[in-house]
This record gives sequence, structure tokens and C-alpha cells, in this order.
Amino acid sequence: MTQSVTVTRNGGVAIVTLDNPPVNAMSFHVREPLQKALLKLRDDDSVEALVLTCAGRTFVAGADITEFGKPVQRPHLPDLIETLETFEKPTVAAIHGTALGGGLELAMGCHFRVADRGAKFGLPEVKLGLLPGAGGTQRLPRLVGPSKALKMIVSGNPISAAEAHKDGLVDAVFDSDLLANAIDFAHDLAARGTILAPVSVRDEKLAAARADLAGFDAEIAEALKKSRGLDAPATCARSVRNALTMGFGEALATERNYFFELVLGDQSRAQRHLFFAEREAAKVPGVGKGDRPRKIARVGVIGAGTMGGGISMSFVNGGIPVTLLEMTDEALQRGLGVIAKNYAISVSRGSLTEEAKTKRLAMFTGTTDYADLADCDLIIEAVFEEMAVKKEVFGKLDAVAKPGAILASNTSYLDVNEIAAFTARPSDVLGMHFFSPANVMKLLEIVRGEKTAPDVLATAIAVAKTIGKVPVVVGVCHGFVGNRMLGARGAEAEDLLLEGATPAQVDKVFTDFGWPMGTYQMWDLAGLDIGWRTRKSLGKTAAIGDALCEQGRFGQKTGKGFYLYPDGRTPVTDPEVEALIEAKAREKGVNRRTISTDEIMERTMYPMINEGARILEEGIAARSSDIDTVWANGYGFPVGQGGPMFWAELVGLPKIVERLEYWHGRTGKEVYNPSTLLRQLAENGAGFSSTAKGKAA
Ligand code: 3H9
Repeated sequence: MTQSVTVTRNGGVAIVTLDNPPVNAMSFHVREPLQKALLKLRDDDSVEALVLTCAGRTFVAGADITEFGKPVQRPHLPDLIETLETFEKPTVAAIHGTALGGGLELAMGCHFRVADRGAKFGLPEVKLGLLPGAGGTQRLPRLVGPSKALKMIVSGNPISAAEAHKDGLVDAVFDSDLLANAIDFAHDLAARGTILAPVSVRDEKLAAARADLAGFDAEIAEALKKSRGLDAPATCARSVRNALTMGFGEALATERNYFFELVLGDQSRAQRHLFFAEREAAKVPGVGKGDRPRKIARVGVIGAGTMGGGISMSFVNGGIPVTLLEMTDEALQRGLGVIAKNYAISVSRGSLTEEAKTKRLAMFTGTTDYADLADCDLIIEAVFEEMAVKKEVFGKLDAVAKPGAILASNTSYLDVNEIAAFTARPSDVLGMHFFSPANVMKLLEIVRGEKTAPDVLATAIAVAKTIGKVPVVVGVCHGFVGNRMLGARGAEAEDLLLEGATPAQVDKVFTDFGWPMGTYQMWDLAGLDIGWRTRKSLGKTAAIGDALCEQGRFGQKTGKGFYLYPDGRTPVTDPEVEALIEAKAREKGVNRRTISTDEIMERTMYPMINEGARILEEGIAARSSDIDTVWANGYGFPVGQGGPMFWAELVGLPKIVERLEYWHGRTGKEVYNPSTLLRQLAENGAGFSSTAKGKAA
């Protein structure tokens, strides 16, 4: 085993190297030897300066998240930083890769920070439901000013080396030879006898905000606008504000208390669960290190509509050129026009430069000829959701695609095995289910067919990561993981209204839980006519949904649906809809009554969890954490609740089974019939993580 901390010398400069693969997290087995080494070097008169550096692909990426929630072993990270601040000789952090969380806090314990040009700096603790707990909320404002620190800490987003240099977080940036340059930098400081002030005593950048607390409070309000329902962002902001109103020592101790409060809370537990769940999802049973991803240099996309356009943009944004195919030149030009408009909006918002826009647009090649897809390594169809259409497309693809090319369907519901059978190469076929808007939503459901080859899955996962998506491998079934559970969540939506609830009441229960919107708002956004058409084709009806559509109320796009949309976007309760619901209830002989919040939760969330358990039982998802990853990244499940399966365990599986049984007894509906797996787990006092892997495996 390599040593996690080594000390070498270059004349009077001591070089301390941390080595804790893969990301140099500050685990106990790093902290302990580091503290010993630092104390020794501090008191060694032959040492004139110190350089702190890391082996491997990155500087320290933070505290070791796996240690959270367990008893902390001393020395703590703040102890190390305190030791660094007591050095009376220059200390220099040499940063490559990412200095994140506790890693950046450690670096801020040094007098100076120098960095590789490609390095990134951030305090992403808020994304784990935490705040920086080793002085980050106190030292960062002192280096970059409180406004910038507030933005960085509340968003958790990293900044580049150039920005960090401009803002005063970093003292020098090098294009190459970071360590050699850092050593020279340290020698130079030692030779010049530079006067050293630890970051904790540098208060100059705080002065302006200290004199205008009201102004800073306005900045806090702005920064917290998007953090509804989460505790960590407000705590981060409060702690940064403490830098303005308290002395360093008091603010630091307060930050530590905040950290312990948050780390023991359910929200942080949920967000840490999602962090590891996302990484676990990329490890697919049956896909090993030997299944090397195929090279994807060009992607073909069939269909330049909303979905195909968004998918194409995702690849181009990730640096992969796209050949976009449409049936007619008119449809192709329309699709390319929408893409160009989307990029122009990004330029006008300042999130893309004109130059980058031109570069990206040049990466699209439009065609109406299938033969032009011959040089593509991956081809994704985003055409009409009808098996006959898929058959035609895959037949044509099979004829033109080069050997080894991967053929993917963006289907949301259809049988990928049947689609694969339309080709002579079913092992190269799989589903790649993007979520709308495809250039924004992070989730990618990768649907594993019976014959999909392991290296094809490995390729899909790798390319998904390249374009910034979160891949989750699922098995074949109607609706896969996400849409199948969504169906269960909405199964009782009509009856809840008939029995006495209102759309606004149900949707409020959803938004209070943390969802970005409720069921009826979501349906209005998607368009009520979609479900209406599907119902008609299946010979099904929905009393309220059908009646709304018969009146031309298709949702937001027609200005009215379950709600009115006077400004085109904001839902407003419509008394006509309430009258319609009451009339339909009378027609059906349903006596309306008061529906409680608990009932709404039980009749929406519990069927969804039951369906999730069935999905696990059937092996459509390999693990319950994959289901949570799907929901957090594709459907806006509130991250502070950890995903449906994590949340179900917080509620308690026995309670969920008991209530499902109650509703099953009362209504006889199958959505409430507890799955065998759910019953077994509840009886045995077990959790979902004990479940087996299946078809997705
Ligand atoms: C903190 O610092 C609190 C302090 O303020 C206060 C303390 C008192 N710990 O993402 P990858 C694992 S909170 C433990 O696939 P990439 C990860 O699970 C922390 N493990 O690589 C995975 O394991 P496996 C603040 C960690 O190259 C492996 O490393 N810091 C940690 O795509 C590779 O990870 C953060 O929130 C960790 N801190 O991305 C940064 N980090 O192979 C969190 C990673 O078994 N980390 N692992 O699945 C990241 O954002 C990304 O990992 C990083 C690399 C960008 C660094």
C-alpha cells in the first residue's frame, strides 16, 4: 500500500505529497499522518518553506464523505488547517485537478495557492446538504470578498483557475510543470522573507459589506431564490454573513456547529445517498473492465423535432459532431432553425459566446439521406412512438450503418427487444431514453435489451458521461423505470378530484413536498391532448380529462386546462373546472368529501413506491438507488428527500404496506396491492438495498 503522506525536500523547501486515490479525499488515514508531518516541519528550523501537493489526478476533492454520520476521529480537518495557519514560514498549496470542499479549505489554510491552468476551485458542500465545515465560509470571503464567496458557497459551483486568480483566491497560475513552479515560488518567498498573514486575519475585503449589511442581506435573498425546501443553502448564507458580524473565532465555531446540525439531518443524508447512488448507477452488473467502450467520434440523430433537436444539441455541447436526419428538407431546416435559435438565446443570456455558438453550429450536418449516416458510430432515432415507424427506421439503419455502429432508440415506452429484432445486429441495439428538454435534463435511461452486448452498454454509459448526463441502466418493460412509476403516481389523480380534492389542493401537497410542480400542472404543461389521444386509441376514458379536452382545454398551450394561464405560464384556479369536477362527481354518484394531505400522499406516492418495488422485483432496475437516481435527475424528485425509495424507508416500509392494504381493501385497485417484495421487506424489517439484481443486470 502506498503511503498516504510523504515528505521530500528541495533544499529548504519541504514538499508534502498527499496520495489517497482516487480523489485524495481527507480520510482519517491521511489526516493523522499529515498532522504529524506538519507539526514536525513547523518546528524544523532547516525548513524555510512548505509546498502542499497531491499525487494522482487531482488535488484534494474534499473531506471523505463516507466518514460522515460516523464518530469523527481526531485530528479533524480544522485541526490541520489550524496547524497550517500557525506556520511562521511560507506555505504554498500547489493545485491541479479540483480543489473542492475540504480540499479548498485546506488550501486556504496555506499562505499562498498556485495552480495548474486547468484546475478548478469550489465549495460544493451545499450539494450534499451541508455547508463548508472547516472554515470555508470564513476564509473564502476574506480572499474573494463576501459577494463572490456567497455565490460560490450557495451554488456549490466551481470556478476556473483564471477566475480564481482574478478574484484573489489563487496567487499564480502555471501552464505546465506545476510542482517545479510551486517549489520555485516557495524558494522565492523564503528568500524574500515575505511577511506572512494567515487568511483568517485578512479582513480588508470584508469592510465594504460590513458597512452595508442591508445590501448584503439583499444579495442573500437573491442567492436563495432557487433553494426552496432545502436547509443547507440558507445555512451557508447565514454562515457567510457571520463573517461580517462576528470575529473569526466565533464565526468559525458557529460554522462548525451548523455543520454538525446539517450532517446529522435527513436532508444531507438524502443528498449524500444521491451522490453515491449516481456513481453506483454507472457500475452495471455484467459489464466489466474488459468491456471497453467503443469510440464515438460522430453521432447520427434521426428526427429534428423537439426531442431529436435537444439530443443533437447535447452531443454537440459535449464536443461530438452530429449528422441530423429528417424526412424532408423543410422539416430539416425547421429543426436546424430551432437549434440555431436556442443557441442565440444562450448568447443573449451571456451563457455562450458568439464564437462558441458559431463553432457549435458548424458541428451539425443536416441530411435527408440515410446513406449519410454511414460514418456515424452511434445513431439514435427520435421518431414517432409507433412500432411500425420504428420498424421502418431500424430496417433502413441496419442497411446503412457501418459494422460496429450502435443503434439506439429514444423510445419512452416501446419494447426494445422487438425493435432490436428489426435488425440483423440485435447485440448492437439498445434504448437511450432522453428526457425533455433533452439538452437540459440530466437523466439518460439506458435500456438494456435481452441481446445488448456489454461493450455497447459500456459505450452508452461512457458517452452519456461525456455529454454530462447521468446514465442509469434499466431493463425492458412498458415505460421503463421513470414513466412506469409516473403512471402509478398519477393513477388516482382523477378519482381524488371526483372524491373531493381540487387540482390546486393536490398540487400544493406536491410542491410543499418539494416537487417543482404538481400532477395537474405537469399535465397542463405536457398537453392534455396527448393523454386523451392515447386513451382513445386504447378505448379508455377519464371523466374529467376527457371533458376538458372536449372543450379544447389542452393545458398551457391553449391558455387553459386544469388551470387558467392568463400570462401563459402561471396556473390560476378556474371555478369552471371546479364546477365541472362537481358535475362529473354527481353524474357518477360520487359523494364528495374532504380529502386530507395524508390521503393525497398515500394515494399518489405510495402506489409509486409500490411500482418501484415491482420494478425491483422484476429486475428492471438493478438496485433501489438506481430508481432514486432516475427520479432525482429526470422528474424533479426533491433531492432533500433522496428519491422515492430512500424516502419510503424514512417513512417506514411497514407503514406503507399497511396503508396500501387499507386502500386496496377499500378500492380493490391493483395499484394499491402491495408487491410481494414490499411485503417481504416490511415483514423482515429489511430495506430496499438488500434486494437482488435482475434484467437490468
Ligand atoms: C467536505 O469537504 C466537508 C468539509 O467542508 C468539512 C469537513 C469537516 N469522499 O465522481 P467520481 C469517490 S464535503 C469520498 O466518479 P470524477 C466517488 O464516490 C466534500 N469519496 O470521479 C467514486 O468512488 P467509486 C466536498 C469520494 O472524476 C470515486 O471517488 N467535496 C469523494 O467523475 C470517483 O469519483 C465534494 O463534494 C469524497 N469527497 O469526479 C466533491 N469524492 O469509484 C465530491 C469522490 O467507488 N466529488 N469520491 O464510485 C466530486 O465532485 C467528484 O468525485 C470529482 C471527481 C469532481 C472530485
